[in-house]
Amino acid sequence: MPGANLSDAYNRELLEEQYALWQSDPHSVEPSMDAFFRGLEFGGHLSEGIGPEAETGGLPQNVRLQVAAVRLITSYRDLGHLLADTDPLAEGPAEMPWALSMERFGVSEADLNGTVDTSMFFGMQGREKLGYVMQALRETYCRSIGVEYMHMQSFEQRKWLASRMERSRNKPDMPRQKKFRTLMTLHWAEMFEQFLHRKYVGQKRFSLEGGETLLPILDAIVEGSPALGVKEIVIGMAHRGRLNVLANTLQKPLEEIFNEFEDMYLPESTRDGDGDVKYHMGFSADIRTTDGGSVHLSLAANPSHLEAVNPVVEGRVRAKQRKHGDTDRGSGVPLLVHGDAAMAGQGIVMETMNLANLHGYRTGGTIHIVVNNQIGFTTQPRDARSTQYATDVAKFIQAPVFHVNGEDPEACVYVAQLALEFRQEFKSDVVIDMLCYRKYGHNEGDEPSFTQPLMYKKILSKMGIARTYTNQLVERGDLTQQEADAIDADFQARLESALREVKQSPPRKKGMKGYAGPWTGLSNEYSHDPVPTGVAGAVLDRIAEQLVTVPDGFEIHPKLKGILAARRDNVVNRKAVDWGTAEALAYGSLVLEGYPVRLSGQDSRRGTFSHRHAYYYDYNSGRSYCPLANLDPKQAALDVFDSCLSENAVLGFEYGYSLDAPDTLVMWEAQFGDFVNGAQVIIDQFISSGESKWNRGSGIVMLLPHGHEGQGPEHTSARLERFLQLCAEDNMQVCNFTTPAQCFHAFRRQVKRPFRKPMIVMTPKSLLRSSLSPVEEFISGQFREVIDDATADPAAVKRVLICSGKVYFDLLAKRDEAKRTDVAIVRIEQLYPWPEQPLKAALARYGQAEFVWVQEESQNNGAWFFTEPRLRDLGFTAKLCARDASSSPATGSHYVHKNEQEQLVAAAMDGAMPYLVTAAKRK
Ligand SMILES: Cc1ncc(C[n+]2csc(CCOP(=O)(O)OP(=O)(O)O)c2C)c(N)n1
Ligand SMILES: [Mg+2]
Repeated sequence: MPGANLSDAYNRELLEEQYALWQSDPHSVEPSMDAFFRGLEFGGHLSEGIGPEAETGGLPQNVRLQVAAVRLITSYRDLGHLLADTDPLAEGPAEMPWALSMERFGVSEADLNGTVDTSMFFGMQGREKLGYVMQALRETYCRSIGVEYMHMQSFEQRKWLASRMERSRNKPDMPRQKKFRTLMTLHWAEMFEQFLHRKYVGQKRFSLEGGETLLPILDAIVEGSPALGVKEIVIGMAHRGRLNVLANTLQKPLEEIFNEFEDMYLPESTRDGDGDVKYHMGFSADIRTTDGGSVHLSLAANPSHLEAVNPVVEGRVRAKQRKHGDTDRGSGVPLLVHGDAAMAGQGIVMETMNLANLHGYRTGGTIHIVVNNQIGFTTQPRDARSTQYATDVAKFIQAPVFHVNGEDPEACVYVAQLALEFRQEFKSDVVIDMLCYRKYGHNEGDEPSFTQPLMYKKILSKMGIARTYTNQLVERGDLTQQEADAIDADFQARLESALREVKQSPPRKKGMKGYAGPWTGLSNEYSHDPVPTGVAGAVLDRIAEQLVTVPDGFEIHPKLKGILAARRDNVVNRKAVDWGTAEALAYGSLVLEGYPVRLSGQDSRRGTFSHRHAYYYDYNSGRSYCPLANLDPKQAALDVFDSCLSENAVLGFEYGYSLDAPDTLVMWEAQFGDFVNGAQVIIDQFISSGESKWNRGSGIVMLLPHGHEGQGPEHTSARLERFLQLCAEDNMQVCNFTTPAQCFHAFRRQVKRPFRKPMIVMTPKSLLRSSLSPVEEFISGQFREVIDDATADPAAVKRVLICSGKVYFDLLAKRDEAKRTDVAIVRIEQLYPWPEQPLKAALARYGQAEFVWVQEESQNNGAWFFTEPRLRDLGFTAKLCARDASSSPATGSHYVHKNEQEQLVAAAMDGAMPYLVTAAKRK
């Protein structure tokens, strides 16, 4: 564009302003601008597909070339990746897409010597030949790095990237020292795999070979970290290459790794847990960098379930950021390593990415690395995804994506540095898609050519990245063969000596070390001993007053005002309070005592059932206010977040948070308990078994609204039976409280004991309002695992109804109505760990009475399967009173529900067992 500085013109605002002027009156802008816009409009038509047949005649030659240059630059920025040489298995250079062909831009070979203004391309100035511009574009966008960034809406971010990539043509000069380091890392990566291959023949290790360049990428990120303020990186990664990353990136002692291959695990006590396979174990270490800095690296333990660890890593980083007061999120970085098939296939990838910009969940950007070996087990990309790239999901959060050839280690290292810089600059996600191959089958015992004969013929002919790069460096004169050999000799000696050590000395204990750092002083030993959790009346009053105190000028919704006033009055006048008040008293007292509280879930601020009101919203302005976050300047943090509509990622996130914040009461709430199965992997693979597998405790609390209230099959059951089935070895607590005071004490006890165990709570719905507890119970009480019947006379009791949760109130009402004195009702408030002592003591009071387990859940659901053998073991054989077995948790008809519920309690009173046939089925 003659006469104008196109670096400025790159500034969209200016260009748009001029364009708007020109559209209203072509004479209102400079003549050169007029020509430019005329050209652009013409070009715009071309890009909309009118195509090469559109004549360029009518435009002056200089304008025609300038238009072509502008469009070429834009198009290469956008689509250059289609031509890039990123695939080490490619048959030849990529075919020129029409979208980048010269004819599309209305130019031919003959035009390449014509000159154009180049200031739109970073790093160029003045006029250059069109051919030179095209060469620069090819170098920048079509060598070993193909970049997608034009989908990003942030002009600033696009400009930042273009500026860095175009100035360096995406290939900066690398100092020799860095080349040497890259080479050394590659050699170590390869030798480590080959050593294991020889010494532990046939053992699964999920070799990284073919994708060794992951290690220089990780190394570049770690090396670049101190200068950019990064102190800590939490890594989530799956099986492939994990041992290599442990050995070489996290510098886990080789002896420990070999020891795991020897596999002579002997748990020293039942508290040691069952352990996990070696390629799932976590580890952490402080790594020194060459500039004298230090970075703390943690590799999160994870299950086989691919990508499930992603939200857990995010939650861990968030907790660390909170602990370190890292409000700009610059010092702690999450790094996720993906497989190409898993990245495209697993929904949790998208769910976790969706957390990236949410106030309660953001972590300042995740660095994603895909080890894209172009295969998933035996499945090829064409069957693994509907998208062009394995990474396409990342575009919805506006992340730039670098596709890079794993056989060009220098390009990979460069991209790693750029990605880290981008993350630190913009605190947002960035993706490196490292294209490579998998040398062996899915694991070392697999024959890959059964299914991919051609691919594997090609792979067999590969020399290996370490050797290829060595040869390149030797050829370029950057390195001598002797220097390369010395790397190998040195590392080989280390490997041999570590193996000798393991073979000679007795095997050390396997398993992850736990209960260190913030967990110091805590244990995994459960105890039924009660802890004092009552709170002085004056403190309760203070919290109650806070519920009705708002900043000047803040107007609470008139209806809510009345509710809050009643809450306050009930507390200060020592009357009875509801569940919402009990929660407020629990949270308020904990934060005053220095225990942070974090609760998240769908609509948790208000509460699905409008019972919580953790935040108030000004009736006139909509401004929000959290009273309990403003109790005292010295209080601990209280955070309640409305989550996005995900169970899997959000529960995973909160679980991760709980791993790094044992002092915090971390809670996740389901909208209805029924939706919890959307997070089943997090429950099965982390919450219930993480302690046994990885020696990692968690105090997470899950609040799951549960109970038959006639709201249909998907608003009834949190699947209590499934949680109970997961219970063993004191791994978690499963509770079903009937009173607000029980909730208050249980929440408080969760952070006040010397151990942490997840707590699964079946929370109420209608009982949120109808079940009340006297304030006295908050002052002097404590949590009761079992609540015996205080009103029944044991001598008169002929039948003892044992139950848990809401059905208690239905039974109570029926007994009162029928004025029955021969029936006692005993509540189990904590089903697991099984409250053997208090339950036995309670039931023993009733001598020869008949015992009946009553549950409103169907016979094939609920706690019956769990309680029956345990009651028998205590010496009490119980009959069952429940709904008939059913494949769906509840009827869809409110009418049928009511009939069923009436029959249920009637049967419990008069002993019409063994279990109930529903009203509908009887007819
Ligand atoms: C959720 C889940 N489904 C299935 C599997 C079984 N599985 C293990 S590895 C694998 C293929 C993974 O392919 P990719 O993500 O490309 O990683 P690669 O092994 O190629 O590194 C599959 C299907 C699993 N581990 N997790
Ligand atoms: Mg793969």
